[in-house]
Amino acid sequence: MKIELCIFNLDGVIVDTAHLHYLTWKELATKFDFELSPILYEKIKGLGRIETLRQIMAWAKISKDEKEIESIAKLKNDHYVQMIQMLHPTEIRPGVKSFLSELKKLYIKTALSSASKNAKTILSKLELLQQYDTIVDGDQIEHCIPDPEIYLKCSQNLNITPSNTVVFEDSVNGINAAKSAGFYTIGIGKTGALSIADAVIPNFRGFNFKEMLNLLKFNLASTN
Ligand code: GL1
Repeated sequence: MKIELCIFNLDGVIVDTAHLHYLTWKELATKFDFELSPILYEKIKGLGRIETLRQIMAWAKISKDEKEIESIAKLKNDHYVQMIQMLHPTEIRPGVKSFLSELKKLYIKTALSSASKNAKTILSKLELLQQYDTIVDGDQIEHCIPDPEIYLKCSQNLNITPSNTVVFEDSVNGINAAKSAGFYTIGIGKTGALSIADAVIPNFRGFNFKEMLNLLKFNLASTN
């Protein structure tokens, strides 16, 4: 196993913004008289803005024309953008920065992948904008996950194949998308649904490159 690139998802991996997305979607859903439970949200976690809204509307059995969909999505985004104004570098999840520095020292490339169109704003608030070798966000992709385009763009930008790349993701949708294109995957969070990944860690606290390789080798050997 030769790992040359690590791709990091943003919301819920680098910073806890996945929760802010959930809260703002949940509030929006109440306008459709629909209760968006955390369990249901897991099914749409990581999808793009319009795709997420369409799914919530389908569950709520609401139909709107394209113009209305755009303006409802804007409402949700305006609320979310207000919430992320207060983000600060101290909110980077524990262990993320030291793992990134270790990768740099080892000449392992790093990428940031996020379906969010607010990714660059968040990275700038966290002072992480200059920390990745490439960034692919929601403005640069045509197909959102479950299509693996976002990860493939990261690896193509750096000329590294999926079989030499690890993707860190907190959503089942993201893990499935990355796996479908042949990337190694590490879930960030609780096991359970994330167990489809090659390995799962709760967060990056104390995590390092050697542990990553050992985890992947051990888990892959026991599934083969
Ligand atoms: C979009 C969705 C969010 C989330 C992110 C990806 O973000 O709205 O629910 O799935 O993509 O993490 P945004 O609205 O910021 O473009």
